[in-house]
Amino acid sequence: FLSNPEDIGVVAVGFSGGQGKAGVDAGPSALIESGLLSQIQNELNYKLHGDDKVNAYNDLVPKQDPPYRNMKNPGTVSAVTQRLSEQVYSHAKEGRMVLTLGGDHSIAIGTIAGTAKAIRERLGRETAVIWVDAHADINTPETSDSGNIHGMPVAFATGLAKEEKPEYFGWLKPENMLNVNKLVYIGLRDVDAGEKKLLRENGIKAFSMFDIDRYGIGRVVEMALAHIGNDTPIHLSFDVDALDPMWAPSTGTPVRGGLTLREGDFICESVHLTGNLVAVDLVEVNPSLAVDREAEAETIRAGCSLVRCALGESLL
Ligand code: 4U7
Ligand code: MN
Ligand code: MN
Ligand code: MN
Repeated sequence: FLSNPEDIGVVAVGFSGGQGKAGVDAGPSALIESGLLSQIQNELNYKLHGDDKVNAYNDLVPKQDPPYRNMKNPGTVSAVTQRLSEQVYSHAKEGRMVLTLGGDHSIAIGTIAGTAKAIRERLGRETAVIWVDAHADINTPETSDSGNIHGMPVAFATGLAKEEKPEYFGWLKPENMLNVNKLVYIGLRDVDAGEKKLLRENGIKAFSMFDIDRYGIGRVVEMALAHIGNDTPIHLSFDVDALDPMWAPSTGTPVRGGLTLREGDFICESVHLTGNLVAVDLVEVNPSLAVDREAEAETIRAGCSLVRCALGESLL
């Protein structure tokens, strides 16, 4: 194992500033209240570090935060992800697996920055990212139509989006960065034209829903893991909207034709089995968007299941 198999650092990020819909900041508390952390402790036998308090980061929100290069809430998202990167770094530096509960997907700017730096220092290795999502989240500020930063985290993490100003992600340094050839996507089905161009021009490996239908989830995961290479540290960033809305309706940007819950769990189980997992993000659970309590509960149950599978539930 590339992190201590029994130690886990948990960071709960109650943040919604990377997109426009209220409620995704309540994702972590919903996951925790449904028992996720006690399952991790009592059933999966991890020693938990950090606490179950949800970080709101209110002290970091600037009084005024006008758009910059077309980005909405740029100063807020930059400050929050910078702080988060330090939290994730300090866990990963100690050899703990890091679990981050979101929150919208902009927070992956911080989580990847934190793991990439810690793993470089601790193991002298580059971190690979498996990005499971309906979307590619690789818009630059200039290619984005929405201006929502949750559609841009991969561009910042890889340096495809560059910015000098420290208050607008200029705090990202080479040691925080992800190499584009260590990135692989699974589950894509709603990719913007500008994003397709970026994926093509940078030779980024992506398995869409078409590939999953063609090859089956087993071979897709095999090919994804082969692409990043043996004993490469893996950061799994899982957007719950990768799942079909049948399993995860309560999310901000649902797209039909997605993964079954079993396919999602299988990805997580397979990544766990490599022994190379160093960090997991579970993001975009928005309890308030469900049509009823059952749809809300279904989404939270799915999120918990994905996390437990990534932490090795199926091996017990
Ligand atoms: B998520 C979108 F235009 N591409 O940039 C954008 F379709 O983290 C959606 O994957 C982004 O949920 C979705 O706004 C971000 C849009
Ligand atoms: Mn998505
Ligand atoms: Mn996403
Ligand atoms: Mn979404």
